[in-house]
Amino acid sequence: MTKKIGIAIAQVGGIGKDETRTEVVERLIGLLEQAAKRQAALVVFPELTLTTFFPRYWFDSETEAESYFEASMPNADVQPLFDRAKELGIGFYLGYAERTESGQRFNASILVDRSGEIIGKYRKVHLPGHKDFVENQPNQHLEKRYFEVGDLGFGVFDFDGIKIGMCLCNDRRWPEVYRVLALQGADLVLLGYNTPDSVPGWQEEPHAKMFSHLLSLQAGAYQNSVWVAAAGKSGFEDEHHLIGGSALVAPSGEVVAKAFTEGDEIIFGEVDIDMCRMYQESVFNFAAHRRPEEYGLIVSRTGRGEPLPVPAT
Ligand code: ING
Repeated sequence: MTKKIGIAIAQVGGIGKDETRTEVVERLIGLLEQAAKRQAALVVFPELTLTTFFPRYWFDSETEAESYFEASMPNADVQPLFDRAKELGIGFYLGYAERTESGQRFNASILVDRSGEIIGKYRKVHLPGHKDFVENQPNQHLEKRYFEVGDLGFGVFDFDGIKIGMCLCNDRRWPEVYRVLALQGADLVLLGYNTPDSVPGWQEEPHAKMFSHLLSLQAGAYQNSVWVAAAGKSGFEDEHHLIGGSALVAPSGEVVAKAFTEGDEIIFGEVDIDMCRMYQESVFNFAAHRRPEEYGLIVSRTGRGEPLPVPAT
């Protein structure tokens, strides 16, 4: 029996530094309503969807940094989103800055089912950027300063009988992420992202930034026979630009839906999970074709090193 699910990807245009969570949540509910009109079962929101992309700023005061984090999830600010989603019977993926009771800080995402329950959580593992202030830059990229490395691994969760994995932004550039999720049976990977034009140390031309973003999604989808749904926080946040390009990618690696604008925009796709099976049972039949005994370096070595000795023939 074909398993299909309507996926809405909610690209969110820039969120200003002074925009309140109430104002942001109203925008997210507007996108949720649009998704409901398309009979979506699930909406994907971006990474750090409740505030501006604050890792671009250096804060001298801890208090100001703290103001960007959620001390609980849900909370009074986001409850209206949870309530409306439940009324509409729509699940969602939401990225946000998490502060735990013990004071740990993570770049996190949750998966909420159609009855409004949180059924999955993820904390970002690949933190890009830097920890200390970098001089002479139009903006910082201080994820290594504001967040700890995620400690929940890469989880796969059951949503309406579909195995869904989550990741966040820079994670999408690392092939290991999709592979670990696919090895757990994921058929659909959801991710949110904020990709600034300027990241200290990363200078690419605009077209190349969009190319590497889409390439990462398409490679991850094709090489692991999964659908990938990516929602960007896009456009201008104050004077800082983030790329758009929210997209839905099929297990064939083809982009089947892509955002046209850099603003609030819903893109929609009818995801046919059975499409994964053809690839999973042929070219990427992991059990039949993978040779983990030859892949040891992928886990044992972190950075680039010397060639391994090749057995004499
Ligand atoms: N943003 C960027 C991303 O991976 C980045 C950071 C881009 C780092 C390009 C290096 C090169 O899309 C987040 N939030 O990870």
